[in-house]
Amino acid sequence: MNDPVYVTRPFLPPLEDVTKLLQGVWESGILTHNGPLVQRLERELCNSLSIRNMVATTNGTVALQMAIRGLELQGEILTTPFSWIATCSSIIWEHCTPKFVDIDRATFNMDPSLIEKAITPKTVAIMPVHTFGNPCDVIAIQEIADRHGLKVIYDAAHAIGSTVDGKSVLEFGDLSATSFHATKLFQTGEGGGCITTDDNLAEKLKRIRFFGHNEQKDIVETGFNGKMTEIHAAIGLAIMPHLSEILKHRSKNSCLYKQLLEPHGCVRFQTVKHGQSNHSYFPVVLESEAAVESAINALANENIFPRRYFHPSLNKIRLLGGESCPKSEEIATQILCLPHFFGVDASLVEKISSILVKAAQKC
Ligand code: T4K
Repeated sequence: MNDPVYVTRPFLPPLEDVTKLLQGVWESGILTHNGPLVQRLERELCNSLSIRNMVATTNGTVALQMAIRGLELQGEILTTPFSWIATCSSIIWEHCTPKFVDIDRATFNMDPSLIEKAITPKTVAIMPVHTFGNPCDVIAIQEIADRHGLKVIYDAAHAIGSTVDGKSVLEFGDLSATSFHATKLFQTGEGGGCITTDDNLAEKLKRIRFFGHNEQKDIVETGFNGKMTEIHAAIGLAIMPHLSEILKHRSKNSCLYKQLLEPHGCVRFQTVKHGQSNHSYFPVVLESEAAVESAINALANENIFPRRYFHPSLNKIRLLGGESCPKSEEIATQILCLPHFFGVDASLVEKISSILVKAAQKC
């Protein structure tokens, strides 16, 4: 049997590049508390992505919570049901109420035409996701937010490297929160970050991240512990020189998957309408849940393991309950994310595509 192929694998830089960085950590004994490697990672990400401020965090979930806390939000936050649970649970942890707005069937992102109907006197913010790295309609969302005096936080967990008119998608809205989890295109093991063009807000987020301390160690905010460690930053710094290569590889493999699958007409793809995707995932929508199950079984027989990101639609989770979101529910039952990471070469894309087509055609 071949080695298992998972939906993703972390890009691992040469180990000696990480140990070189760790050498300095061992010499200084500084492991955390906004150390030099965390600061360097923040600077290098700002330069590489042309963004103004990056506040590195423990993980993407904490980055979302810090975003809500940094903007001092209390009330209802409109969000998407087609996401990872963290989008919603971060809202609840910050004592706000998530309200779901259904998605666009083509982009899998929050449908801007449904936002205004969902606004109530309690609504304080909109929190869409750039799903799988596909930029939301940031212009339409900002217009609605401005009309109603709402804040915009983007869950940009998948969106490192995605752009709108040549500008990083992370720079839109009041804040973006991203993830550097091991399963992400750019990773630090665990990690994440808040991105904002507002320098004062970035300073406030740094205080929130550090128990609410200011530089003199006075407590000036209700903060918590959202700090990234030097060890996690070292992994990220060693990956930085490979970021453009990783993005190019993802884009090339996405084109190949599409080229091989499209002529058979058995799957539908995510439509990118409002910018350039980083192709961080490769999602396909099959004709039915039975076709998804059949594809999963056929691939598993070859030791290949795609994933049903995101299933179920969050509004169907008993703990969250609520609004009916038919488009999200439909996509959630028919979606499959195919293996898509740096180690996947053209012959593997061909193999996966051919198994998928055969399985889908049988349904
Ligand atoms: N917002 C959105 C839209 C998100 O998608 C996420 C996280 C967040 C917010 C929150 O960000 P974080 O707080 O996580 O930074 C993963 C990740 O845990 C999660 O980060 C991610 N989204 C979500 C979509 O997927 P699983 O359930 O896929 O993990 P697992 O363990 O099944 O891994 C999938 C495959 O990856 C494995 O089959 C093998 C491979 N893998 C995984 C790990 C952890 C490795 O090769 N090495 C590893 O260390 O959750």
